[in-house]
Amino acid sequence: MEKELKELAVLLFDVDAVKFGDFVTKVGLRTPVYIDLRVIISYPKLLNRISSILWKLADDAEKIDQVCGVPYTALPIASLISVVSNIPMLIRRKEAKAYGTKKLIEGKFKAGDKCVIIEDVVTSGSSILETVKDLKQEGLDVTEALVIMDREQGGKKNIEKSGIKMKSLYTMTKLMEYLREADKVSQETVDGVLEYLGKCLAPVKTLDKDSNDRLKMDFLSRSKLAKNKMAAKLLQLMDMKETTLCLAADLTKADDILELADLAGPHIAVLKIHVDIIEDFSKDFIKNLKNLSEKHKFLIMEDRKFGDIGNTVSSQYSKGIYRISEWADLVTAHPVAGPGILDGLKEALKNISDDRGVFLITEMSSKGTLTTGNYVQQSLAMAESCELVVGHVCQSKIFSNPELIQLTPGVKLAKASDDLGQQYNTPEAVVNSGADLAVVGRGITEAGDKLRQVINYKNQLWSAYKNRIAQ
Ligand code: S5P
Repeated sequence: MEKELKELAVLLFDVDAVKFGDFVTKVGLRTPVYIDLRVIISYPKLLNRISSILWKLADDAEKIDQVCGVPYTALPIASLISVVSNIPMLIRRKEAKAYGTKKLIEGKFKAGDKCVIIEDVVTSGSSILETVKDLKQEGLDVTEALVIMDREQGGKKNIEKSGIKMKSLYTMTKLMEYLREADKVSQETVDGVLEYLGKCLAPVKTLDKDSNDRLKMDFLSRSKLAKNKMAAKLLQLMDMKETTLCLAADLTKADDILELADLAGPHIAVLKIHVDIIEDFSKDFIKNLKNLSEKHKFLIMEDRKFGDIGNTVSSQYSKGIYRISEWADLVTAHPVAGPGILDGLKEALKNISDDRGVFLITEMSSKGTLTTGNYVQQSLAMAESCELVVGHVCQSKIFSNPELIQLTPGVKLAKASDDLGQQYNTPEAVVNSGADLAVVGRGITEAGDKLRQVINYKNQLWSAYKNRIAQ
């Protein structure tokens, strides 16, 4: 490998990909050496050799699902690696498109795919870190970056601090050594470059895992980031009451719901109902429920699972006998109809001054659910472009945006299922799978001593959350 690297160093010099003189970098720093790998697209054989030797640096190449080139210089290199090794490629846009799907990442992938980053030159490492952030946001597993040139100005350290392993074909010191050996540069040039590197470290940047990854952050810090006021309120409330329990009061008599709400109220963050299963619904029920929510400081969620076109949804939310928009702090909606559904919900809130939030049903808990693959990705993208969305109803850590909340149903003390497709996981398992709020229904409503179970779930969920953020 070293022989090949020496030869390639000379070729790069010969095609002017490495230049010496007095240059000003894009961040305004003066530098005696400038690396411009854009030129290699004009030399296909060189491009091919560089790409193939770069790929040799990859750990466990057969386990890699995706390669992602950092625009623009590394894109042809990543393309070549992708084609030759038959591994799909992703492109991270510098900015999301203003039209269409608003995707930041182009290419097909699924959450959990192992992705390697390809980059030409690393100075501070910020381009790689920004790319990693967006890829992780989409649920990709990024652990390694392959780089042609490490300028040795602090980038490697910055990248590794964020948990990404960085491997490079050349460090600036090695490159200078090879070029000197081939008599392409004078010792004076080498000394000048090395002296410059010693003095000129790029500003320290990190991915700042703790302030970007919701799973490691506490609710209070996240509440300060949340743009949606209802999301901020919910995060604060969970922090203050030390509970992440969302009680699914799936009962059919109004008084039974009210009685349960009064009993569980002090220990829950959200009371979730299905208003359309209540046999004796009345305006008084809503009034009483609102009073209890104020008394015990919990939020009310109507699990309506809206799923129609915007116009219909708008009426379903604000009209009919339930007038949901007038009293439900939170509602759920399927993203199936596309962004119009959120526009419809927003439309219905025109005359409502209270804060409101929507959870998108991004992944369901039931056996054989169709909420998989691209559907999930599109739902994640929809949430990012609408401030009404406070989070996702989902089963796994498919997003890391700390402003959004993961609501996970299908929770019982013992892993089990019911006869109608519901699948359960334990409180600890769902929190470790990313749940911020956990929905418990029959685990509580069918218990003999309901209050005891409420407290039991609350405590187990809270300690799992505390453990998660402590890691
Ligand atoms: O995927 C889902 C989404 C939801 S909102 N799976 C679910 O079970 N739910 C709701 O969570 C469901 O409608 C019910 O109200 C609650 C789970 O109740 P349990 O009795 O099975 O705990």
